[in-house]
Amino acid sequence: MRMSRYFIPTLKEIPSDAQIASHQLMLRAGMIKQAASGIYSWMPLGLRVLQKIERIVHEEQIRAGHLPLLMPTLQPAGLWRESGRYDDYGEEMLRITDRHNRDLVYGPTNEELITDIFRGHVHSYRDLPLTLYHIQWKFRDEIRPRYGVMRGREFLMKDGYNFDVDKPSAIHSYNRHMVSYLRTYQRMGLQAIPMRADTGPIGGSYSHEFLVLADTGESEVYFDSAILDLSFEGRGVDYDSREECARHVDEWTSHYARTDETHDPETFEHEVPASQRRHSRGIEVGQIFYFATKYSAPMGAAVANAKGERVDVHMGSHGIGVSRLVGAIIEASHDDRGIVWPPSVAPFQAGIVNTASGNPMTEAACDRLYRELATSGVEVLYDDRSERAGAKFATMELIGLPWRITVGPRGLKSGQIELVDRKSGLTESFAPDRIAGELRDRLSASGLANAS
Ligand code: P5A
Repeated sequence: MRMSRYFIPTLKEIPSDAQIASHQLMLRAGMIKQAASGIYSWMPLGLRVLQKIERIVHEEQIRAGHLPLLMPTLQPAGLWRESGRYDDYGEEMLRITDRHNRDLVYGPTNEELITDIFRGHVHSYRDLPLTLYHIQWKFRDEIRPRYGVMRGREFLMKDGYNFDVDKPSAIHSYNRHMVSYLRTYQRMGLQAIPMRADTGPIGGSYSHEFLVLADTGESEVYFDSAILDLSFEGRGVDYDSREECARHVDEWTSHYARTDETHDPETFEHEVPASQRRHSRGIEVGQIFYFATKYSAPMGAAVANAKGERVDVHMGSHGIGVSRLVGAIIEASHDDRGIVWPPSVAPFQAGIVNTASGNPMTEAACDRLYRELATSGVEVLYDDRSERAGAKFATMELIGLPWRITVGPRGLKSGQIELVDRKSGLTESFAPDRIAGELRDRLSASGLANAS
């Protein structure tokens, strides 16, 4: 992409209500624009990141055996009356009346709608287990939308729903979700800690939230630092194996980790050695629930079991804050010059900066490099604008692409082009005919790019 043809509506003046780094950086980098309180348009650069996150979520869900579908944003209110949540959900739910005087809601979550799909079509235990999910916009009329996309009113969520014949099968679904979520966050460069949680308006008896540590997080968290040593790096998972999934979950939940809602100071002190006790803040990037027959019983979602008896299905629901993750990743990865994208979610892998616009030699070198990278499948943003070099560097640092290639007249004369690592600042110089290959080697080392 050539910057001269791209649309990055950067902001110089940051609105005073943007209090945290991720909100300020997303506005400054032209990733989002507020349409109304807690409601945002996603500009091209922001959308690229959002879509990268969506893709990772899809890949990990499909790997776990979960099936994508797409439900609408608007739902008939009648389903919510059946479950009993129409009144319970309160003022956070946006209620709409259509021209025929029919009541609709803009979905804050989809337990009712998915249960309605299920009960219409599935009647036997032979069709189970079944887990369906989608990535769709939600609306919650939050009393205090804030921190940009972190606590929006309209926000993108991945929400999945499992249907199982009995509790042990539903717990396996719960465990599969926990493992797939931990892998998902890890692929985005985040360490998310599962913490025992309250269930709130979703309900049920068993729930974990996934928290990313950040000073600006809205939740207070208490945990054993030993959990920070756990990782799925380089480990495969057999999602069909109940034992294996349960083992992973035991490993991740055996250390004390709670939010202030479930924190118990006595247990914390008793279970965790003083040197490993941590108290900090975190951002909730997901939550999983097992709620047994809370929706299936009132809504009549039952199947025949192996003995031919009709049993209400056991369900759970599982959510990832897809749009919130964009903010959470920035909170976890930025410096005083701008965003530092983990390569897996970066909007482009590399930026090319011509330090001397109008110079035929540097322009020709940049054009050649841009074409070579773009045709070999590297996502590259070429700053071909006639700006000063300093302004171009500042933009590249602000938008945080993992690699910057700097082409200047002095370097070219001595046969050198610079490759700069955004994260470490390390700068290396290579001959013009080697630079594309060197970049591709680094991208394939981080598991990315079409390195051929
Ligand atoms: C699980 C999926 C649910 O709604 N029903 C379907 C269950 N869970 S939840 O915890 O309420 O939400 C799931 C995740 O969505 C993100 N989230 C938000 N993101 C941005 N702005 C908001 N206002 C907002 N509310 C929830 C969180 O990451 C949450 O974990």
